[in-house]
Amino acid sequence: MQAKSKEKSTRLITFAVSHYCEKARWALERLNIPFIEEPHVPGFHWLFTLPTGGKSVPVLLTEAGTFTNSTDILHYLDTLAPTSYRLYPADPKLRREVENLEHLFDTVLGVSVRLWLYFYLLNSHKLMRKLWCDGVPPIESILFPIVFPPVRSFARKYYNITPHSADRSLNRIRRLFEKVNKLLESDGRSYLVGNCFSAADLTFACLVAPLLIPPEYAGKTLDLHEFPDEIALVHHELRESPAGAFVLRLFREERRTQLSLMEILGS
Ligand SMILES: N[C@@H](CCC(=O)N[C@@H](CS)C(=O)NCC(=O)O)C(=O)O
Repeated sequence: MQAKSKEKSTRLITFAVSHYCEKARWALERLNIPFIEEPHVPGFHWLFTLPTGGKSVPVLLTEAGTFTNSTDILHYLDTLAPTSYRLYPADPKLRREVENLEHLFDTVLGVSVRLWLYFYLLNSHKLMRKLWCDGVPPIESILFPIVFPPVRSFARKYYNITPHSADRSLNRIRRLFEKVNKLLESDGRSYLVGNCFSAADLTFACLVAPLLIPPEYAGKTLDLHEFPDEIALVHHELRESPAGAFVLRLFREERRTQLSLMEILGS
């Protein structure tokens, strides 16, 4: 977990495992903004998010204000970024394309990946402990064995996790991969929109990362051998597609790219 520079007041409330939180983490680290990450076990997070006016994670608390979803966080961070680090293009048409893709990935891809993975993983107390308790306050970790059974039942209802919705989610993931394969192969482009890395690329990469497990992913994940076979099979299938290779490349080339001190001073 990233916990940087205690004296800075920027705080990011997260689930260690959440791919939406990786969107915020990546955008913050890209701009070299020091922040303290505060991961919680699902359920306990409401003690921290509800008082901010939000509900889900990530929530970003800064001196400039509080941002209660990943897209608002990216929009806010873009106002601090020098031109070459902006995630939203200045050109209105390109910006609309980026925002449409980000919305599609947020509302379909992220939701489907979470639902499909939880369909298998929620069965295992041991794996969920690894995924949910990383870096959380000790009291949440101590209470985990007691709260896990009711939180698991609640999560299945809250996210509507059933065999039918799991099948539908995997189909949706595959269809979105086909869409991205086509986009990438239509003209051999390096990024989803225009010639630069944008919020569309970052969002696509983050929201499939729990399934593809790029080594640079900073959210909590498992080793491939720990996953049930159903997940390992889809992991290989998606990694071998052009869209999967694209995600691995984005993590390799862009996840550690950071604004340098020279660029901060020059902006
Ligand atoms: N649209 C939100 C979605 C975030 C989201 O779904 N977060 C999940 C974790 S992956 C969550 O906090 N679930 C518990 C809740 O809704 O309170 C965003 O982009 O930030």
